[in-house]
Order: sequence, then structure tokens, then C-alpha cells
Amino acid sequence: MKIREIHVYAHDLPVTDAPRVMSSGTLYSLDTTLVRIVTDDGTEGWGETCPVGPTYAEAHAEGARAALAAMAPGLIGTEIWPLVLHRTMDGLLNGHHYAKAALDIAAHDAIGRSTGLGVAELLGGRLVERVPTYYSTGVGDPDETAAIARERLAEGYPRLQVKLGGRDVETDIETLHKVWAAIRGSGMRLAADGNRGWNTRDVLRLSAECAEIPLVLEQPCDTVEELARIRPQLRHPLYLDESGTSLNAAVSAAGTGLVDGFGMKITRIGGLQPMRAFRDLCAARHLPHTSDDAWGGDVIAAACAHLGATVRPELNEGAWIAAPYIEGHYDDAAGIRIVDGHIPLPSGPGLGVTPDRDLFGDPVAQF
Ligand code: 0XW
Ligand code: MG
Repeated sequence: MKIREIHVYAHDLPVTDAPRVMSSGTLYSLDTTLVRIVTDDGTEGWGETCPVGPTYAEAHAEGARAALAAMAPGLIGTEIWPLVLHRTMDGLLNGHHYAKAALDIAAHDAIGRSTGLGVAELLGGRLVERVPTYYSTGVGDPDETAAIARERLAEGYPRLQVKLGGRDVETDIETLHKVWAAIRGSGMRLAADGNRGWNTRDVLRLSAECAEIPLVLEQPCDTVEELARIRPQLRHPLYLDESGTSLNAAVSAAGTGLVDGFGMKITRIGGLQPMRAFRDLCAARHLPHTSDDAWGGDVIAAACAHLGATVRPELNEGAWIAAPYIEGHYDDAAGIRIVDGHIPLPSGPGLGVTPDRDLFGDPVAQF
């Protein structure tokens, strides 16, 4: 099965209830990139990549489109099978995982559509039909964040991620105590995500002053070196997110015992093929992890849901999707939705969503 055409689209996703505040930046609207592959048997496959602004990761929307344009001409007429595709892409461009991921996802979608199989089956087989997700707050007022926690708990979310950092640590500590008072005894799991925004002094203080709260600390500091320095003094499990920039980085973090789990993004690691290896590596070390992406619409959400359905339930920290912060869907009927804190896996072949192409206008590039 070979790639016949590649079409690239740019699309604006305004943030509902904007702005969304993170320690890495304030967001009003996200620029997403969609890829449509057409194979030699006429099958279509969709992929997507949407950095959450230019300051969250070493990625930005125009960078994704430039990298796709650099690779696409060399991919026309080549095999679409994921292992072969990655080898071909790596021969055309070094790095740029987040752009390669869009092509990898489109390839999985096309193979699924052509064979009549869901992407979860291509990844080894679904273990659940309802994939757990988690709600992620913005960096906000302590009482308002606790009120959000109460609401999401009532909606059935099994896990809450509180965004913190980029302000005085006292307010972050107050926020965690108020959120814990709101969810204590409910079974809802809690992550405190600093998004690289704390220095080591502030994380150590926060961990000590929240020692009785059973939370996980997600990417509190910017660098692996800082995390390694504070690790022995932390009172909480440590998860890696932004610094897990590749399968190699994840192997090192898991193998050296730096972390107790991961927040992982399909696009950051390069797509579903490397994400599948990451999932199996985590299973071998009994490390919990998420199956997220940074942002994006129904295509990336479907990819997260399919991957999330294949994670061992006891290690599954959920598939985060941006649907609660986005108006509308690419596919009105089968768009990815959250019901009672879980994502019902779409039933169609491939990703199970068929975007309405008219939403995106003319392609910004075609090969
Ligand atoms: C909650 N997420 C998965 C989505 C945001 O874009 C960032 C993020 C995270 O850092 O965990
Ligand atoms: Mg995170």
C-alpha cells in the first residue's frame, strides 16, 4: 500500500472560555495542522498535530507545516506501513517528531480504513470500550479551581490535573489544599502539573507542605537535571511530561528510575508507532502513563482514545483530549466526546472519525 497524495490543511481552534492560562503561556486560539493522505487504492487517512502555542514545547504550527513540506515530496510513492514510513521519514528529515506524528496517524487511519480494522486493533487490540480521561484546569484562583474539581468529580472524571506554576508558590500550595478538601475520599486521582514552571526550591517547599495529599508531581521543573537533583527529597511520585521528548528520553527516565510515570504525548514522541513501543516499555516497568496530546480536534483526539484503549487499565492515567475547551467537531456524528469522564471509542474503521473537509478550506500545500 503506497502513498499517492498528501494534502496539508491549517485550521484555527478558538479556546472556549478563553484565556486558558498555563505556566508556559496564555492561550486564546490554537493553530492546528491536518494531513490527509490518499493511498494507491484510493483510501484516505487523516492525521493532526497541534502544538499548544509556541512556548509549551519546542514546536510551533508553522514549524509542523514546514517540516511536512520538507518530507512530503519524498514520501509520494513510498510504502505507508508505519515502520517503513518512519524509516523513510527519518531518511528525509532528522527529528521534528511532532510533524512526523501527523503522517504516522494518517497512515494508521488509512490502513485501518483499508482493512476494516480500528486503530486500537492495529496497536494490539482494545482492552476497554470506554477510555478513561482526565480534566485539566488552567492556572487559576484556589477557590475557583476547587469548585471545578467538585464539578468534574460529579461528572464522573476519575482523575484531575491541576495546572500550577508561573506565580507565587503559596497560591499553588493553597490551591492544592482546597482542591484536596473538595475531592478527598472520592477516589479521584490528582496530578499537580507545574509545566516546567517551578524552580527546585519551590517544588521542594510545595511537596513538603502538601505531603499529606496523595498527588503526583508532573514536570515541575524545566530540565531532567533539576528533576534528578530534587527527586530524593520529594514527598510525592514524579512524572515526566515535557522532557520526555523521544523514546530514547523515556527509556533513560524509566531505566534510571528518575520517574514513577509519564504524561506522554503522541505527537511529541513521533506518532502511534513509537507510542506503542513507549506503552510496552512502561508496561514492562509497571509505570503509569497518560495517552495525550497537546491540543487539537477530533483527529488527534481519536488517536489518543485508540491508544488509550490499549493501555493496561492498572497503568492507565487516561487519554486527555481538548474537546471540553473546543466548540464543535470535525465530524458531527462520530466526533470524539467525553461521557461521564470517559471517551466512548468510535466504532468505525481506522480512527473512526471522518472530518468534514469543508471546515478547513483549501489545503495550504498538496503533494
Ligand atoms: C493537559 N495536557 C495534556 C494538555 C495541555 O495542552 C498540556 C498538557 C499537559 O502538560 O499535561
Ligand atoms: Mg503535563
